[in-house]
Amino acid sequence: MTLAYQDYLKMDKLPHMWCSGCGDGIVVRAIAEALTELNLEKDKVVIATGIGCWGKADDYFTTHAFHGTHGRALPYATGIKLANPDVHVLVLMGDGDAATIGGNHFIHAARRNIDLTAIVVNNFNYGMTGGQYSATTPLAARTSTSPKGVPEPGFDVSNLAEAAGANFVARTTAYHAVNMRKLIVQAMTKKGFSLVEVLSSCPTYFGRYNGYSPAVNMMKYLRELGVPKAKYEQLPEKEKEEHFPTGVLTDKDREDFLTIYKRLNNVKMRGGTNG
Ligand SMILES: Cc1ncc(C[n+]2csc(CCOP(=O)(O)OP(=O)(O)O)c2C)c(N)n1
Repeated sequence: MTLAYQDYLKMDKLPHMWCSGCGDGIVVRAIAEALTELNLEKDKVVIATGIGCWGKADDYFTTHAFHGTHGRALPYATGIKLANPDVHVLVLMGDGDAATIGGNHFIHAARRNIDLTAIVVNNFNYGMTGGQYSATTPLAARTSTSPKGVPEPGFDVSNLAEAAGANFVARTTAYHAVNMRKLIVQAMTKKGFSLVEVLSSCPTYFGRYNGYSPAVNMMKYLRELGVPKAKYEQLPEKEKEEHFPTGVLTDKDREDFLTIYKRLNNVKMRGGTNG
């Protein structure tokens, strides 16, 4: 029996805790719709999170969940997947969780190519703790800890995962909700480390400091910020710096960690998408 997207959600917990205009709720719905499309049983899905606004997302799902410490969602998720190869593990992280405090875990999970799907909601700042700048805050953007503009360029989360060895990397924005669901489905059906980076809105902090108020202006900013990859490649260099390519950015079939582990150790492991 196919479950409706609402079956994967704790509907009695709605409305959610996030600020109005925040992109997190849009991503929650896209994940629930993706689970419906993939027709997954609730107990075959584990959601692992760290700490942050987006790190609270596991509160809204009826699947299994593991809520850990800031920056450590991927190590927990790795353990969960290795112990239970037959479950789908979704790892929900903010840009702080994934690329700032958790940056080292992030690149190594991609290098290992462990069979997980990471969904990084990149709102360009530390939303939960008051809008401080993170490793993805764009150069010169204003935050509560960079009132005159951050003097460092931001990490490109997708590039980082791709360079480290991820099998599947895709990027979208909170404005492009339908596209987001499709990319999550693709990522979850891909063996190996897959990433969907969602450029998202934080009107309360990032938007307010950077001229995207009211909240709808932050959404309009995202609509312009993400440019489909083929079109992005035609842009002049200056415009490339001000936009992000979206869609599927990397899609390859490098062997995942468990497959290699089994071969090297000549072991049979129970279940799993690894055969
Ligand atoms: C070891 C540790 N350092 C710092 C914190 C404080 N802290 C909690 S959430 C957070 C930032 C969250 O930002 P991000 O991951 O980008 O998620 P968002 O809240 O923007 O969704 C920080 C610094 C913590 N909980 N633990």
